[in-house]
Amino acid sequence: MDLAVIEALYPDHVARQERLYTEALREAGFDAIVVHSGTPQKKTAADDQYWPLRPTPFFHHWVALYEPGCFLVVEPGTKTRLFWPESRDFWERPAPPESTAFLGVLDVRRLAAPELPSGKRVAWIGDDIARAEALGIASADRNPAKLLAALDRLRTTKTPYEIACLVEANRRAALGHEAVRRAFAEGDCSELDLHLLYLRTTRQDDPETPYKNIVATGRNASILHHVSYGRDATRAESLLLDAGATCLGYCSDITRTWVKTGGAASAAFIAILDGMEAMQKRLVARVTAGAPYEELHDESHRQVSAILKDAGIVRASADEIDGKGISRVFYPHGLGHSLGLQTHDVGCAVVTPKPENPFLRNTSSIAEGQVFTIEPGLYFVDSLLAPLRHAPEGKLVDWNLVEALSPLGGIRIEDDVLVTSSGARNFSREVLPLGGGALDQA
Ligand SMILES: [Mn+2]
Repeated sequence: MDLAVIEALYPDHVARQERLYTEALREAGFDAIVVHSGTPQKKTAADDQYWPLRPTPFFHHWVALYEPGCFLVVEPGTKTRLFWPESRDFWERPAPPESTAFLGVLDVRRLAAPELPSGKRVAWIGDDIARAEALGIASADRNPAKLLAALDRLRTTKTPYEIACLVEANRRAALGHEAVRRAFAEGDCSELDLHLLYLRTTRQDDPETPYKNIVATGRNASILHHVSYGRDATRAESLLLDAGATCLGYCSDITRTWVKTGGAASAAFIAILDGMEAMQKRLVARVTAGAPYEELHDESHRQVSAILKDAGIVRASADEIDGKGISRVFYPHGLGHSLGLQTHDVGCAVVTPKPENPFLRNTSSIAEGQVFTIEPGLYFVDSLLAPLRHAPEGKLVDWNLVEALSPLGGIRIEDDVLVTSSGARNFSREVLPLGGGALDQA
C-alpha cells in the first residue's frame, strides 16, 4: 500500500485520540498527560551496550517515532505537543522516521525538555521514573493504574489509520513468507538461512521485527517459540514459520506450516494439516461481534479433538477427547490474542480464563473494530506427551502413530483478523491465501 494512503488517514486518528484522551483524563481527574517515548535500557550493568528502544506503546499510539527522550503532551483544548529533541550524539544517529505525517498534525517542538502546563494536575506515562521526578510529577500521578487501564482499552478498537497500517504489515510479512516457503521447497537450507532470507525479503533488521521470528523445521516445530535456529542444512520434511512485519509500529503475526511430500509419515501429516487448515477457516468464519472469544477457543478444542479422532491418533469420540482434556496435550496454547502496536496487544485479557485455558490471552467479548489472531495448533511435544503415556487416558492413544508423526513436529496456522459488522475481515488471507499444506517439490 502506498504510504500516502495511510498518511491521509492519520489526522482523523489523532483527532479521535484527542477526543478519547480528553474523556479518559477527565474521568481520572487529570488536566493533562505527558507520555515519554522511553530511555534506552542497558543490557547489563557490567557493559555499555543497550537494547534497541521499544517506544512506550502509549506514545506509539500517537506517533510512529522510534526515538528515546521524546515527550508527548496532551492537554484537552490545545493542539497535542510533541517534544522531539534534535540528536547531538556523534556515536549514533536515529534512522529517519518512515512517515513524517505527524509534522503537519501535531505541534512539534525540537526541544529536549517538555514544557508542562503550570498549575495543573499532569499525569505521567513512562518507565523512566527519574525523568518524571525531575519534571516534578507527584508519585501518585506517575503511571496511575486506572488511567492506564482506560487508555489500554482505547487500543482494542482500531481506527481506519490503524487498520491500514495492519493491512500493510500483513502485506510486508507475506513477501517474507512466500520467499521462505519457496526456498524450503526448493532445497536444503538451514533454519538460520531461512530466518535471514525472511529478514532480507521483508527489509527488516532482527530487532525491528514485531517478535523474534519462529523458524522451525521438523521436530523443532513442536517447540512453540523455537528461536535457536539450526545452523546446518536441514533434511526435515516440515516447516513452521511464525513471522511478522511492522508498518508505522503496527504488527502482523502470521504462521504457516508446510510439508514436503514423499516422506514416511508425510501422507498422514498432510491429512492432519488439511484438517487444521479447513478448521482454522471455519473458526474465522465464526467470528461474530457479541460472542465471547473464549467460546471460540473452546470450539477450537472440540474441532482439534475431532481431527485427533479422524487421524486415528486418539481412539475415542471427539467429545471424550475434549472432555478428558486430551486435546490440551496436543494443543496447549490459546486460540489467539489481540494485535496492534504490540504482538500480544493489550485490552483483551479482561478476565482470567477458565482453569482449563490457562494460556488464553483473549477473554474479551468480541467487538467490532477489534483485531486479533486466530491460531489453532496441533503438536507432538515430548514433555507434554510423557505424562499422558502413563495416565489412564494414554490407553486411547496410538503411540506408534505419535512416534511416526513426531519428527514432523507440529502445525500452527495463524491469521490476523478484524471484526466487522458482518463477521471478520482476514488481513492475512488477502495476501497469503493458503494457511499451509503439501509443497510441490522442484
Ligand atoms: Mn500470535
